[in-house]
Amino acid sequence: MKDFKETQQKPNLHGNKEANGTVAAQWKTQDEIQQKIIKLESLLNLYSDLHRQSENSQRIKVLKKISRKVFYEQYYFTNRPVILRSFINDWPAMKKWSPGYFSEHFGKIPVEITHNREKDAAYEKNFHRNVTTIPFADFIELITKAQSSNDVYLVARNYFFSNPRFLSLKKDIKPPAAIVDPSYQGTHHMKLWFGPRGTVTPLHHDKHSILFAQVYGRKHFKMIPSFDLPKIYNNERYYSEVDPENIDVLKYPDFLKASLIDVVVNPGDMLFIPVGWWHWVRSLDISISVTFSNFYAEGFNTEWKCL
Ligand SMILES: O=C(O)CCC(=O)C(=O)O
Repeated sequence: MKDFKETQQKPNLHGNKEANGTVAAQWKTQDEIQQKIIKLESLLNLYSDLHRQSENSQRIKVLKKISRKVFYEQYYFTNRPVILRSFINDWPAMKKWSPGYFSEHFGKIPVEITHNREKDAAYEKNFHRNVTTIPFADFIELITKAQSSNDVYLVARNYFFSNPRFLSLKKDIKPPAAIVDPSYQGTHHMKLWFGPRGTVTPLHHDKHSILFAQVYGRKHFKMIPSFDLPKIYNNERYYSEVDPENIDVLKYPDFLKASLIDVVVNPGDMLFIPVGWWHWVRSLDISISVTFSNFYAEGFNTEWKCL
């Protein structure tokens, strides 16, 4: 950081020469901003240090039942993840949904998907470039033929459930009433993720909390607490530069100080992803997941107004 005395003799930030007093005032403001950033980062580092000493820093609590009070008081409002094991086994979707079922009953309907992801390293950033629409059956053929692929993926941003032709599928889903608020009438509160084995969603955070339901196949998550932000190399909107499967330790040494937790979600499991928590996801099988974002909270979800 520039020292105050040194900057008094320097031109201002735009390179214009001004009277020394003006220049000094401007740098002082910069200095104050810098001090604030240092203090905020040190607060986050304090939370990280405290968390690392907890016996829960290396694992995510697994529960089979949860009340509304426990979910909100111990997880949602405290910004902590939780796995709800075999929590959706009673959904009709658990018995019905499979690639074959979708192909047979909805195969002719065009669906929006992402494709060409393997040709574009920045496939998330360039999301809109990599969107296409194909008959559902053709998409399902692509994913069932692929042994392992990250090339095609029907993701949340493809807004599958906004298509009225898939409305009947909503009957197969029973959002847990203790957690998800049915009074929210927005169309974007429930999303589908459907893809082959091998899809990778890069390390990112969301601006609100998510309840993630795994219907078919398994997924591997790498989760990092929100307060580890200073160690994440978050130089592009919601994304980290780091590939947590293949960490370049010379380029990203601080990443090793983050508390990374590995979790596998199985069919029937739910995972609560608190707002701001970093997550990276690889599908271990052909996978179908549903996510919810309508909670019993102000505005139906407490948003991180970050960017
Ligand atoms: O399942 C995936 O591939 C990604 C899920 C995810 O990142 C999310 O729901 O925020």
